[in-house]
Amino acid sequence: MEHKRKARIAPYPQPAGGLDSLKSTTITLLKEKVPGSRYKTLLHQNQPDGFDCPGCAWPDREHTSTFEFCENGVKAVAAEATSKRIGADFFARHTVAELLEQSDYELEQHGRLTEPLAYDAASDRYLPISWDDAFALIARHLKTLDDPNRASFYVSGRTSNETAFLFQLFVRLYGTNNFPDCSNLCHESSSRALPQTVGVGKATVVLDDFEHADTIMVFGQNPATNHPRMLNELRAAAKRGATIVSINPLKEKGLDRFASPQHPMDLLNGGAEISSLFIRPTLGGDFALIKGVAKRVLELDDAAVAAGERILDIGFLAEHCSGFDAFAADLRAESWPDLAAASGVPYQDIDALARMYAKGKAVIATWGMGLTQHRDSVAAIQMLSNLMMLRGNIGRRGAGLCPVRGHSNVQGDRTMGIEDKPSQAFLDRLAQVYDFEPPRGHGLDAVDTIKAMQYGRVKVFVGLGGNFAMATPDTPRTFEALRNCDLTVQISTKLNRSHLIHGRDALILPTLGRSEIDLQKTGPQGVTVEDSMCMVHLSYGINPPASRQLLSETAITARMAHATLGSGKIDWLSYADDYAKIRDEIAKAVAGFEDFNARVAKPGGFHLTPASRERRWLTPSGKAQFIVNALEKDTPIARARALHGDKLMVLMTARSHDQYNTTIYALDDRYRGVYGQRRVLLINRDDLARLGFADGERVDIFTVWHDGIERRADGFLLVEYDIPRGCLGAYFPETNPLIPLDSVADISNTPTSKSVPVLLRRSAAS
Ligand SMILES: Nc1nc2c(c(=O)[nH]1)N[C@H]1C(S)=C(S)[C@@H](COP(=O)(O)OP(=O)(O)OC[C@H]3O[C@@H](n4cnc5c(=O)[nH]c(N)nc54)[C@H](O)[C@@H]3O)O[C@H]1N2
Ligand SMILES: Nc1nc2c(c(=O)[nH]1)N[C@H]1C(S)=C(S)[C@@H](COP(=O)(O)OP(=O)(O)OC[C@H]3O[C@@H](n4cnc5c(=O)[nH]c(N)nc54)[C@H](O)[C@@H]3O)O[C@H]1N2
Ligand SMILES: [Mo]
Repeated sequence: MEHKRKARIAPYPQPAGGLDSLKSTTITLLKEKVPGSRYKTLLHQNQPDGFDCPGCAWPDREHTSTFEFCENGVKAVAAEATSKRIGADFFARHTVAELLEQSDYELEQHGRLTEPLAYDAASDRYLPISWDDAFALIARHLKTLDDPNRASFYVSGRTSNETAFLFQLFVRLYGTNNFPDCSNLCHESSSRALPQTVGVGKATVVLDDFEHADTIMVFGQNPATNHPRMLNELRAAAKRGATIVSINPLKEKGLDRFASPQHPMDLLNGGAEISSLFIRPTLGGDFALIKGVAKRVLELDDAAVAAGERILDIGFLAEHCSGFDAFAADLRAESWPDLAAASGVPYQDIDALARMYAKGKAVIATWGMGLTQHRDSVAAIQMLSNLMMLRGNIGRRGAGLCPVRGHSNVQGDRTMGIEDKPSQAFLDRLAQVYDFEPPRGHGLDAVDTIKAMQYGRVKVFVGLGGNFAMATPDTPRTFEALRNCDLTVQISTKLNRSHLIHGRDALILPTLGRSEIDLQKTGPQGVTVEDSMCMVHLSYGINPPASRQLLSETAITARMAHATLGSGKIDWLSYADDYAKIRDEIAKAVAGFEDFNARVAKPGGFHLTPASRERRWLTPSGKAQFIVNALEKDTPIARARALHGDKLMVLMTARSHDQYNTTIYALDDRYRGVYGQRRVLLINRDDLARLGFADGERVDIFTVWHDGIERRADGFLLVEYDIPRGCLGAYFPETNPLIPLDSVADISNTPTSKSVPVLLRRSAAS
């Protein structure tokens, strides 16, 4: 049943959640033809004897509580549990050129991949290949490269710890640190910022802290869509009387009111109020905003001192911090007009946020992509860390830093060593346990891999999950780069564009999803994952595999390694027989995983406590480090504005309610009132008037960048929306052609997906 709706725009008056969430779930299950016998799958999501939801990295209460309903978790599972299949007959009917004509939404609708396939140039089709031949082809390519650094190995964040560990061991024994991963496009700014301030690039809070916080600041997140279960925590906190503030250019649904499907009364009475304050910076204004709040906190402290009190946590600053004096001096020297202008937040709002923060006795700061995907993201996150340190809001109950990760095991994959800039300590231990000299230099991340493929320096691309062609910026250049490869390999569950944008040789290797039973020689296997708050636990699939020909990601990795390196040094295939053996290896090779099998066998698993949570600071100074960063004025956006005046707009690219990153489940974005379409551009009413456009007109979007390349995306419907002036909102991946490969965050090299300088022109067709 194709579920098509007429394209329309109609503001959504309801709170997030509610009955519409339940309705949407039913539609999803019908559309994917998930058999009734598998509905129970959904009840085993995030249960001690079930599987970890592939939807997001938000943790679960104990992994033992009653089923927590989540509309988008159901979509993620239904997409995997779908009864639709595509095999050799499908690919015999369609050339790659034909499939390229289909939208990402249509590609996703075909269903699960069922057998290994190899590209045949003569017929422009994918043809069946045996698993053995597929691994032999990979080995042949890898062995003929003159330098292992000519291959690059992408990992997306659904991969389990076991597979990730084996994969990085294989790749490092092969000889490279070229590990681009989805994190490079996502929370890399957090992972680079935090080690310099608090020593560890992970959350310092656990779920229980949300029960003890009296103030929660949510920066740049849309939880009703992307982390729906987080709203249950926010709801409980708000009910207890905690103050919640959303810092976001948009007033996102769910952060205002949330009707929890868990609480029937909510469905009747319009839901619970969540945020009491909305602070609405301009796109990329957070650094200036947070710096302003810190400056104001300092001023409030000055005033308090006169009254014999303190706002700053003097004890914490004295015992635990380094660099406070220089930081305070820099704050005092900063100009209020500059901060207000750069943040787009009026002084009164900065003051209100500062007072709220100063009043909080236990404050949690959470953040998502609104904070990580700008040029100055690393500085902004460090400023947030500085702010939290001022009142000792790190490493005590109910308080702390909480980057909210995206993919369900993206954090675990990093812990397992999927990292283009591995620490020497990690490599030393690997060297010692496996008696080899691992590559020591920095490898290529996602953006640098694209450049290297474009210039012919990387010839083999292996993707362990994900959709590299569509998740990355500068689409035409990324396509050119992938097509420039000798071999592209995609290990996937479903068809996506990365299979169609391929190298001279190309393989599609279909794999089991996490909800499926993974039966190996020693019986059904569980895998482990680490959530956003560092809990590590086991996950067991419960559905029969989508096809008998599927191999697990672990088996694919082991057989690829065996074919390429042989099993002299490491008996790869035996690991694929018994994942507990891999966990024993992880226990030897990765710090914090001692006695792994025993600890993870306990229901709920164990917490990988970051040192920062215990107020141990793994920084060079051995203290929580204040970091001074200046407000930059000469930015690409400022330069573009100097050229184009107030015609210049800044574009953010985010997720609709019906997508999972590059996977388009359906064409609605219910909470934002968008139905049946995706090429929409949210714009402020004043900008419409100022630029001479009308609501409902179509425009083409052009990037302003200094390299002379034309970047455009055509035919977007202008939708008048409550978004700050000068800002635009649209969905990715349609807008990725607009993001220049060189437009990246300082230090983290993350594409600036939330701040692209653009101009609009009326579409010829409109
Ligand atoms: N259903 C579903 N769940 C998902 C995903 C999905 O695609 N679908 N993706 C998963 C992944 S990988 C990730 S990383 C997470 C992403 O989850 P989010 O971080 O919520 O991601 P986005 O949809 O990109 O939304 C970013 C939010 O930041 C705001 N924002 C944009 N620019 C700025 C800014 O300059 N400052 C501030 N303060 N805010 C800004 C936007 O208005 C929006 O509300 O979700 C995960 N969960
Ligand atoms: N413009 C713009 N671009 C962005 C972002 C943005 O906000 N704006 N966000 C960025 C972010 S935060 C992220 S994390 C990246 C995401 O980038 P990716 O992780 O590369 O992309 P996904 O869309 O999550 O990958 C979807 C594909 O993964 C495969 N898959 C699904 N489940 C499994 C599994 O269990 N195993 C395997 N092997 N394959 C599986 C399916 O074939 C599916 O087609 O996109 C980034 N790109
Ligand atoms: Mo992400």
